[in-house]
Amino acid sequence: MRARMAIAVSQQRCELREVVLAHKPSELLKASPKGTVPVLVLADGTVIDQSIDIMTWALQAHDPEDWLPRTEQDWERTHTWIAHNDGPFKQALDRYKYPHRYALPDGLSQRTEGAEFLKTLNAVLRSQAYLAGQQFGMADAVLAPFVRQFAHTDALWFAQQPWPALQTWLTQFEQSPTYLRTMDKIPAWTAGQPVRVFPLVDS
Ligand SMILES: N[C@@H](CCC(=O)N[C@@H](CS)C(=O)NCC(=O)O)C(=O)O
Repeated sequence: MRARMAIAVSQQRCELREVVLAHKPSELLKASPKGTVPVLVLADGTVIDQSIDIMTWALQAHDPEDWLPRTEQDWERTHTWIAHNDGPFKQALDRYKYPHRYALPDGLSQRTEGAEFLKTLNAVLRSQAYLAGQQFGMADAVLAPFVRQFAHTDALWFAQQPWPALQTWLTQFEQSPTYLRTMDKIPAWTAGQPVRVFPLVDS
């Protein structure tokens, strides 16, 4: 999601092959043997197989909404958010969402763990509209899809938490054109099928 959002915002266009993770095409594994998505293959054959690197590549090419952090300090701050999000928070989210996959009776202690991070985000969002500052930026695009998953695991519980700033930020994200245009369900690609172009140009 975050790589797609950055590609759309930066007005890059790419061929998009939607992958079903249970049936990874050999073309994916050939490009990137670690077998995670997203993977971007550039025209010169360079492979970028980390979503943050794809975002950075796209936004460095064109950043009309100023998503990239401006100062070194902003980069550091963004990387700190990302490290916590992609590390401990993602781990807690997976266990909260799918406790049985991890042989847990429930995901409640992981919910408590994740909630600590969300409390921190809420505190930041009380004094500024976005994690990136006064406007939506890379930090918001990176974290919001994960916060969204956490929120929707038990939407009633999330709505009951005393985090109005975070709740408003998430609702705004879910209603944003950038998010909505990356949400379109795309059928899985199989070898030999025509390739889709992303983002689709509005006719
Ligand atoms: N750090 C990587 C993580 C990528 C990742 O774990 N992607 C998941 C899907 S969102 C995946 O491909 N999992 C592989 C699998 O489930 O087999 C990134 O941000 O690109």
